[in-house]
Amino acid sequence: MKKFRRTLVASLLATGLLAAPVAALAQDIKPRLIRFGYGLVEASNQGRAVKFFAEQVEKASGGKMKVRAIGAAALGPDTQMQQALIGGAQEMMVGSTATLVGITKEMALWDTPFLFSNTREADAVLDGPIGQKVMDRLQPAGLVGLVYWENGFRNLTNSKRPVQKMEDFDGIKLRVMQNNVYLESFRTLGANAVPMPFSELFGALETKTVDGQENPFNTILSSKFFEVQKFLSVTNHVYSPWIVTVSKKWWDTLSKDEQKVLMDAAVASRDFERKDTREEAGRALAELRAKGMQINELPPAESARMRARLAQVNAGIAANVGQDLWNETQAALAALRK
Ligand code: KDG
Repeated sequence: MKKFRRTLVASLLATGLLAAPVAALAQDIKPRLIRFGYGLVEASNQGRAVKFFAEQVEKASGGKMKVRAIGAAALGPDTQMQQALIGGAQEMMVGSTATLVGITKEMALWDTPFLFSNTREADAVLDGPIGQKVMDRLQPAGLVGLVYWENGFRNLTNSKRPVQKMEDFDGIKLRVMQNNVYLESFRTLGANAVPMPFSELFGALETKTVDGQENPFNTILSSKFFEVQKFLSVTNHVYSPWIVTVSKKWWDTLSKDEQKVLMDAAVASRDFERKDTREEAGRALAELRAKGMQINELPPAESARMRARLAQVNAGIAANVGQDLWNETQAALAALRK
């Protein structure tokens, strides 16, 4: 059928009965399909931002590029999607920078406990030269980083007790992301840290395979952790970025115009996602309390003890990501705090 259609178009062109531009329209213009995987549910800050990105791409490309948003880890956990992008079996994803450290060790910089004190610092460093430098380190591994989105400041939930002081971590079986800094950090605080993909977390909390986890308020809400977690302790122990990545194998087949469509949509989606996430986070604590969670804030003195204890992991991070990158980051933060 396609061959017949092409022959017909060619003969109509030859007779001048069909002008070239119209013929171009008559040709099969199959939209370029982009599979964009993510791990949270559709009704989450992550899902809303992927939907926004998809709308931006379709609009800017005049329908020539279509993004299929595939959520709830239907394409597998972050690490599996990362490999699918590297192999060219999937085009795009968004996930945690923390799960990328096995591919690009410099991503561990963003795991540093208490690195950012607020979102102003996070945006400035992530969207500036340091964030770009770390993102560029993905390319030799077969990934192209487009932008950072906001997962947010991470807080602790568990089913055993309120964590009011560092000693309360003792004996808590705590799920952490598959990342050595998180593992070492929570072991240093006295918890029994268990690395686990996000996609397995709700079930593990429900069956008490683990007692607790740590994530931003948004995720605690959208993943309904309040159904299986009684206690929420506000620690804000680390700012967690997400990163939108593209398969380099696929990216390199795109025209410059197509790459620009994706980059422009990614920047617009970053600004949308951060605004949406911050608005939701502002409401989330009240909503979680209304859902029955018992919420406590760590007293400043206890937060300071936690920060001092976690400083032990910083030397290892600096050695891992490179002392120059570490020093550059600390200098950038000092300048922002002047
Ligand atoms: O796909 C899930 C990831 O987006 C991950 O970042 C969620 O923060 C997360 C976690 O705790 O695994």
